[in-house]
Amino acid sequence: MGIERPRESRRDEIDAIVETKAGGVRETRDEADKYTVVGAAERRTFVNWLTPIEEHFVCHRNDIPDIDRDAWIVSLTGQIGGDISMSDIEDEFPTVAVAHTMECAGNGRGQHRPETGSVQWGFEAAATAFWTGTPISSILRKHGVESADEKWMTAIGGDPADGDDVFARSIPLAKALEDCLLAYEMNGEQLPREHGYPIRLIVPGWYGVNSVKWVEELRITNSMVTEGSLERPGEHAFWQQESYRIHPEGVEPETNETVETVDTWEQLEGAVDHPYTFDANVMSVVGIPDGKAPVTVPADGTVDVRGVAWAGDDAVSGVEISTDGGESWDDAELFGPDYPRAWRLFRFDWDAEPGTHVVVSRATDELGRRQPAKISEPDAWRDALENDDFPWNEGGYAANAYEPNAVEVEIRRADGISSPG
Ligand SMILES: Nc1nc2c(c(=O)[nH]1)N[C@H]1C(S)=C(S)[C@@H](COP(=O)(O)O)O[C@H]1N2
Ligand SMILES: [Mo]
Repeated sequence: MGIERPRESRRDEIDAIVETKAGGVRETRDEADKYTVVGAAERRTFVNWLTPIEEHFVCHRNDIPDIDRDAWIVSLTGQIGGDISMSDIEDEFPTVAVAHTMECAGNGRGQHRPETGSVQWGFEAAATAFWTGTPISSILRKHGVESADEKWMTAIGGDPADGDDVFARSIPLAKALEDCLLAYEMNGEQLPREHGYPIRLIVPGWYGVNSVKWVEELRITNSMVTEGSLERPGEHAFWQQESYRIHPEGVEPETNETVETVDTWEQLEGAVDHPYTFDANVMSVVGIPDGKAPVTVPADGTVDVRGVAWAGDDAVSGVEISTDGGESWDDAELFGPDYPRAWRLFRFDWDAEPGTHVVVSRATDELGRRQPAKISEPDAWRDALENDDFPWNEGGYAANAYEPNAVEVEIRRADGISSPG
């Protein structure tokens, strides 16, 4: 299992990333000092549909590997075989560009009370980019994979393991064939090193952990990765079977070779004992007003409330806005680009009175699943869902409660008068 001392190179790596990203991101507190984590520096990131690379969060555990792009090989293993080079990937297959809203499964972990340790993300670990690359289906079909047949695809990162844990994540082969890609460009630019250069997996609509960076092996098998199932040294199952599982305090999730249900919310509702973090739960964030300064409105004008909402594999069906901390709600309007597995923009004309108000958004997906209000007490576990709560869980994963993301806004009239709020 992972070593318990802080990784010394981490500090320098974070500083270098913040510098490259010119202040668009800032460091997030990591209790254990193990992860390289930076998230959107400003709430205003959540006003734009396309997230500039500079504002896109970064999250990984190990050092960024040293890369010689021309020597980089992706090995195809398990029930297929072969090696593909970067020029094979870029030149021998069709090229696609896919919009994907990536959210770290730990986004919202910092809102768990009591705290759960590890990286204390608020809502800053979410972003939408265009990823350009080669469809997994094109590569696998050329290597004889005809159909998904309940199989799994495991992607393995070439990052040097912190301790012995190989960074290996498995997704159903059906998902891999449906819409996943090996990406070498982000927003039309060469993939930055911290985002997985020279090549990474993109799993559209699923939590970030599934989108393995610095991919060096794609493995097709009947089962997801379990301990000892890879043909390489080290511990194999930590990232799939132990970490990134949703479970109550003090529980060790059991290893599964396969699960029938991958939808994270359905797993939470009871389909899987200790859910895996696969597709992202319905979520939204207000981008403006950002609460940083009082908003001055003309006497008969309105305040522009805008933000983003997403729901993993599912479409967002609506967003509601409350300007009184969740007492009453109005419908916002969805607008702008509408790509599957990428967030939607929303806006609301707020007829605001002078004073201090708590503004919050809540989204509903096409299956009628709405963001819960808050994160439960630690012992509630699945009962939380019946109270419109999100279940507090030991790893702090997949939280999508809306109350913790509220923003306090002070409204002034154009004459500068702000009544006590
Ligand atoms: N090889 C490798 N891939 C990885 C990780 C990692 O530690 N190693 N971190 C994952 C996690 S937890 C997240 S949230 C996403 C973040 O991708 P980004 O840094 O490009 O935003 O990368 C994923 N891919
Ligand atoms: Mo993550």
